[in-house]
Amino acid sequence: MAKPTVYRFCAGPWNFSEGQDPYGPPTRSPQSFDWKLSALKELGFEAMMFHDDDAVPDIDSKSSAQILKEAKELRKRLSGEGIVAEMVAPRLWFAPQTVDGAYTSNNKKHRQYAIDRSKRSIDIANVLGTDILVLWLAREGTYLREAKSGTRSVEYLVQAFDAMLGHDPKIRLAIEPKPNEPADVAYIPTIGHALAIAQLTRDPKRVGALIESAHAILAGLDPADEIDFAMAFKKLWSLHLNDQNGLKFDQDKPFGSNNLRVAFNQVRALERNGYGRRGEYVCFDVHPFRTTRPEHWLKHLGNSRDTFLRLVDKARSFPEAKAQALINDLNYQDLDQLVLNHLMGR
Ligand code: GLO
Ligand code: MG
Repeated sequence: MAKPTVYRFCAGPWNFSEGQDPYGPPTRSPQSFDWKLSALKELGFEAMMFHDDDAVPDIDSKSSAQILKEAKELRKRLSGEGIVAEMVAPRLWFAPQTVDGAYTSNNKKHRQYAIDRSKRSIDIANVLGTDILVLWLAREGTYLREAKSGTRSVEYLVQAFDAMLGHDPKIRLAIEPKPNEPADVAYIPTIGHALAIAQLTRDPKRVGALIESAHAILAGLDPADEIDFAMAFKKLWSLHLNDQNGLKFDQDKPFGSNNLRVAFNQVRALERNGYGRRGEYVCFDVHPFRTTRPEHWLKHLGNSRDTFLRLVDKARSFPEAKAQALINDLNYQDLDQLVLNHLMGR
């Protein structure tokens, strides 16, 4: 039998957010990058995720040489702290050029901007020592369906992915699907869409996925099924665990906060597929509640990790033989109760 996985944890600088939402300003004073880095260490997390401009602030105003120089300085700082860069993601939803989408913008120059910026992100990933470029396709969709052609948008996405794959023979693209927000309707809403579009690229084996629990729930899916599906293709390269209370704005709640059973099934899916055995990290894309006081600033991350590890114990101690006997007997009524009793501690 394979040894149990020892999970390693990761978060991004944006996961130490200050409490702002579309209806109100921050509720905690902004902190420096160094504060966030030491917070991550204090938590005992081993890796950090980076947007390109988390790694190199004001990236659009800098030359390639300057970007590489700053990325190298960051790498030194990270290795001084013993923290690894898990991935880099081009932030393609802030710039004026991405107002109507990045790779799928109707404007040719803006599409080129998105591709060029993605190539710079790959260069940063190289310097930081990660081969994963995460693509959260925030605005690749429409606010109004008549505004774009869906087929042409697929072609644009493939062209952009091909340009990235051609830029670096080692880079792997991990698409992070989300069905909506900020777009009304996104072009790559689920893992199925991500893995299907991978097949149209010049190197399908280097195009995989990142699953975020909340995004799957927003698509009306069970995140555990999304995990199983991606892992059946050996294409789950990163993970954003969190929670979400139904079909509303993206909440990024602590893992397990809303539905412990759905969280348990995600952990079971990770365990049965050996997630983490090929160096993958467990990342929490969670935010503190807006009401959180500064002295409790790290709780949402620590709590998510604690819940995750307790659910790992629950997955490993699940009475599999009893469950199998009930499955064989089609006694799903008692199987249901077996799961509930196990989660409730008896
Ligand atoms: C938002 C996404 C976002 C991405 C991050 C990495 O809904 O989850 O947080 O994960 O920007 O690209
Ligand atoms: Mg995410």
